[in-house]
Amino acid sequence: MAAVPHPERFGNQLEEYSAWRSDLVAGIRALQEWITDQELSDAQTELRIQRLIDRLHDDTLQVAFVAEFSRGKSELINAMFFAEFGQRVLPSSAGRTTMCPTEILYEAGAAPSVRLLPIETRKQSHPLTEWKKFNDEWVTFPLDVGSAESLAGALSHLSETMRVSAAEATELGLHDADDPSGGTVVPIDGTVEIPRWRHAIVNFPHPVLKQGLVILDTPGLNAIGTEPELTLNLIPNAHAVIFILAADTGVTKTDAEIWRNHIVTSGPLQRGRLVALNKIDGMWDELRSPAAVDAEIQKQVGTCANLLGLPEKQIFPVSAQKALVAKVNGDGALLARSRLLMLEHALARDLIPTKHELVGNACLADLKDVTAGLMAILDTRGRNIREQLGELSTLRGKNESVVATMMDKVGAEKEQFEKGLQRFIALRSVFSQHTNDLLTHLGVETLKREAKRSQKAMEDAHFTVGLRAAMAGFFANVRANLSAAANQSAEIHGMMTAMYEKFNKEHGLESYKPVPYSTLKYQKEVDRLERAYNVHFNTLWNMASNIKFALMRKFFETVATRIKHVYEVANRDADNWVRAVMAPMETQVREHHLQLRRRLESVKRIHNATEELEGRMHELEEKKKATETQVEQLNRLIGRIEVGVRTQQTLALTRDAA
Ligand SMILES: Nc1nc2c(ncn2[C@@H]2O[C@H](COP(=O)(O)OP(=O)(O)O)[C@@H](O)[C@H]2O)c(=O)[nH]1
Ligand SMILES: [Mg+2]
Repeated sequence: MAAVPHPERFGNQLEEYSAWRSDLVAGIRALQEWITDQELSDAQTELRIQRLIDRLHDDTLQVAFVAEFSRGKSELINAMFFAEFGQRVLPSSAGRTTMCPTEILYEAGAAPSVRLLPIETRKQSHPLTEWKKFNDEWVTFPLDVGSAESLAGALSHLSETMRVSAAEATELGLHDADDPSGGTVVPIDGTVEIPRWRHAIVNFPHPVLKQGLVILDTPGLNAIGTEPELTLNLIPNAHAVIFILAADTGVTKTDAEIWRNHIVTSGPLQRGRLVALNKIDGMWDELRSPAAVDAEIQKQVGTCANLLGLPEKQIFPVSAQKALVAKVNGDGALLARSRLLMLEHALARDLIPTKHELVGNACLADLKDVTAGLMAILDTRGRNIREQLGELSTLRGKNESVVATMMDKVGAEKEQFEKGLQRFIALRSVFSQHTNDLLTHLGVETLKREAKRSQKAMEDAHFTVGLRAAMAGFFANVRANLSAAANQSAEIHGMMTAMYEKFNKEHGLESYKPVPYSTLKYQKEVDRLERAYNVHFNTLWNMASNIKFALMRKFFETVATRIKHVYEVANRDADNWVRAVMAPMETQVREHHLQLRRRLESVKRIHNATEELEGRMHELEEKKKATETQVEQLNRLIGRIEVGVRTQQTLALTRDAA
């Protein structure tokens, strides 16, 4: 490996990704402007395009560092991302330092700060996501990024603890009197040491964070197990999780527990899940040859791989500490020896192509859907013009009676279409009935009722069977709602498809196949939550009874909040979907009606004065050209976006293969 100081491969690739995303936004913006310029826009299209842009702006890459305490998580974060500060940014020392889960991110527009949520908030039932909405519940310390001491000072709050009575610690769900060995802390004089803060958010104006990287530093097993938000949401939903072992401790019982319960909760290791074997510098030995040392490290890797059930190549031996020193001092040889770049590279390789694919494909799918409606309008318009031109050219040199017949024909066509409109209006009212039903199935009110009922059932149950039944009932209800929504949307889809076909056949409107609404991704998220809940249910059930009910309640609340979020997203998506399904039909009907009126008018005018004919034909020729140009421009704008997405995906894939 080349001995280059600060190569920051991960940073470079992230920068590339972020540039790609800006490009994508620029392409969509150009399309947006063009649509407005051409007066093709309607409120629905505008809203959807704006949402697409907003979503790209908010796109983040979440990387979680998960391990038992003292494995070197904080040091690894320092070495990977913050070496240019020339010192440790996150506190890292022997013993427990990071006491609370810490998100490090960049919030544009807000001053750099450390925000801390007091641990006492655990006494209330609200899950962490709810607390995040209330700024004034957090204690905020400003961050002076320019000064190393001030930075270290503000971040040292992350390590704060306090002593409370054992009873209070139990109430907070942090101490299990019947099982002192399992607790984070051992009581001395009846008091227990607990973390002062429940969660921290560090807003830090750092280049990689500005590009959308969010780093999650976690404390050890105890804190992970007692904060449901970590277990059920932050860790499983992170785009990458780095699990850290230390060479001096090997795979301990608690390491294995974290691995099993928090990293590989379902099936084999997913993409974006990496294992680092840290502190290999402890095995460096000047008295032995480098080859002998390497063999020793490889042996250790082999043991870990075996215990975790992984291929050896998925474990990255590193020395976070030496890597940090090497980057700070610009020591290329030491950096190579620390092997950090291999981990950084693997992270980029795992994370970035997947992100490209996910974001790019989702974006293209949405865009296609929005522009298909526009295309249909332009097509209808173009065809109407061509028809009119054809009609008018047959009138050339014809006498008045031919023109009169033509007028009758167009008049009859308009009348027939207006009858069709009655049907359309009737359809609209059935449609809105179905739509209401659909949105009710996915309504948060429905869910709240279910959650209350299940909560009550859980409180009344004192045996595993009862608790399990209450929980299973809750998930079954949620699933039933989702499947009712799926059926309802299938009905709407069928109805609209039939209507589009009918209008196509009877009035020559452009045929348009609405995309179906799928509840699959919500079903999957609900399944995932149920699986996660079941895994933790067993762990919690084995705890002593005075703490387990409190923790189970917390877990349930977090599950219910997550599912509420799923409902909210599903509801919003459904709402967008019904609008998107109806909008092209409405626009086409309006457009077609307008064209029929115009046709009738122009034939009338020609009937009154034959010299109108050439002028009208000329006008139509111009319109025809304009519409053709619009189709061409729209295709070019979409093409540009598409090429941008695909090129980068190919690049990412080739890099992946290399
Ligand atoms: N020898 C050695 N010690 C390390 C390395 N990384 C971290 N440490 C030490 O391990 C201790 C715990 O590190 P820290 O980053 O606080 O661990 P965390 O609790 O997992 O965040 C500290 O004393 C670090 O200096 C390493 O690569 N080599
Ligand atoms: Mg730490």
